Amino acid sequence: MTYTHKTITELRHSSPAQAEFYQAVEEVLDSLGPVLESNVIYQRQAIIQRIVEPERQLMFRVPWLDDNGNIQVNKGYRVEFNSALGPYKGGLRFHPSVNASIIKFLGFEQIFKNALTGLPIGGGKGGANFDPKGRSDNEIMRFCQSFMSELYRHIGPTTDVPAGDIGVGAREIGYLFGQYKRLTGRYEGVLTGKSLLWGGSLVRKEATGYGAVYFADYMLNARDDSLKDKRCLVSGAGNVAIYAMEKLYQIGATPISCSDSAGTIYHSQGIDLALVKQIKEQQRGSLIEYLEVHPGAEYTPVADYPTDGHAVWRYAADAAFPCATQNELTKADAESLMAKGCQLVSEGANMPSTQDAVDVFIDAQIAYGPGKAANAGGVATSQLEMAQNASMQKWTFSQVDQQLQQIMKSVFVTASETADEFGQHGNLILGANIAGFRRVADAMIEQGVV
Ligand code: NDP
Ligand code: 2IT
Repeated sequence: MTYTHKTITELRHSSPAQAEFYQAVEEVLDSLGPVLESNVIYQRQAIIQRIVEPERQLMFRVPWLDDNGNIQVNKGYRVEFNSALGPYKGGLRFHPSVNASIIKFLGFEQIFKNALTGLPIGGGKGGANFDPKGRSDNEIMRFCQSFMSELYRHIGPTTDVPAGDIGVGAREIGYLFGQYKRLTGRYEGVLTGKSLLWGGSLVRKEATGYGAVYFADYMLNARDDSLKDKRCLVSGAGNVAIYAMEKLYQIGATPISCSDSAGTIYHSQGIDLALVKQIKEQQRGSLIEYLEVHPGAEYTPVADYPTDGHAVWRYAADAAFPCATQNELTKADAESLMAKGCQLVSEGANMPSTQDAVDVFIDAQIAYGPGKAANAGGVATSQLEMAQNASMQKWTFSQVDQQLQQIMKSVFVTASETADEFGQHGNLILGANIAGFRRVADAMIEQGVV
């Protein structure tokens, strides 16, 4: 039995019904064969058995009162996966689909992503099966306060530092921070993605989307090409998608689509980004409203998506930026992209492509940037926020942006050089997985059997 099969079989027994988690583990372990074979120390040290088991998993009740005075109950999570390289670091997701499998897959990915940045941060993730849609500001605040009333005892600026993810942005981080401060009496960098008024870092809001575009450009530069004048499909219309589109425009490319949980907008002349920001950031509305201003754009509701995939990936484009959620790009989607001439995929989201879609990209030898490399700019800039908080400094936009670019460059170079080392030129998923793994595994060995 291969390492992958053995590990997944064991996980199916010890952690049943966690499909997304097995998928993330399988993808990493599939890359590690040559490293495990040539370094028996990883086997002797039981690194794989240790690395797939979180150091600690918290699950807790989150009771709160809705605006009608009814008691609502959600399930909260924080998975503190690996602290070999630093305090647990990773976002919080509030979405009705959240369960232990989703949080564990995200936490597992986060370990290798954070390692790949070269920064001193371990891996963790959390969230709740709370649906913020249609909830008032007061309900969001009460939910965040209840969530933090349990979480506060487990986190701290040198132990575990949460941030945002789907459904958690600056507003939620504000309410969470307020409750943490009230309960502990401490004003410290325990969360990142904070408001610029009180401890946040410039560029953090933009960092994931900008980073995914910088990464894409580095991939193309290595092929004597660039993103300039490229037509780009983007999915999602949240934090990552919006700032990916902003950076695409800044470097002379054109985003021609975006999507949300209800449907997809395709606008051949280029997405009206100011309008998307207004609909999503200010009104928290639906993308269907885009048609009120641009009746000439195409809108496909989810009900009309192809049965084997998603409308957004069926258009022709030079490049694709999946920036919504996991498994939003299937094998059939990947085949359609390839057939229509797409040359690049840079993942702003975490694990947006199914495993068989990734295989299509690797076989086609396009420029493919896996999420744990391409979207690492968000967490990297979170670490820059931690550094500013700890040293009581505030850096300028361009100071942070320069560092973000350097980090994305270094993530690209590390993943590429590692792929070359294993004779797989251009296979950045293999390079990213091996480079991230080695850094964590070597630290674990030096720290003993803990
Ligand atoms: P947001 O909540 O800001 O936006 C998410 C977007 O994706 C929304 O447009 C949302 O639609 C859509 N979406 C979410 N879930 C689904 C679903 N199940 N089906 C269809 N559409 C969906 O989140 P972010 O932009 O922060 O996160 C997007 C992705 O990027 C996630 O995979 C996240 O893990 C990843 N990521 C985020 C980082 C960050 O710094 N924020 C860093 C690295 C990765 P709607 O508007 O209708 O809700
Ligand atoms: O998936 C991710 O990297 C994030 N949601 C950001 C994590 C962070 O700590 O900034």
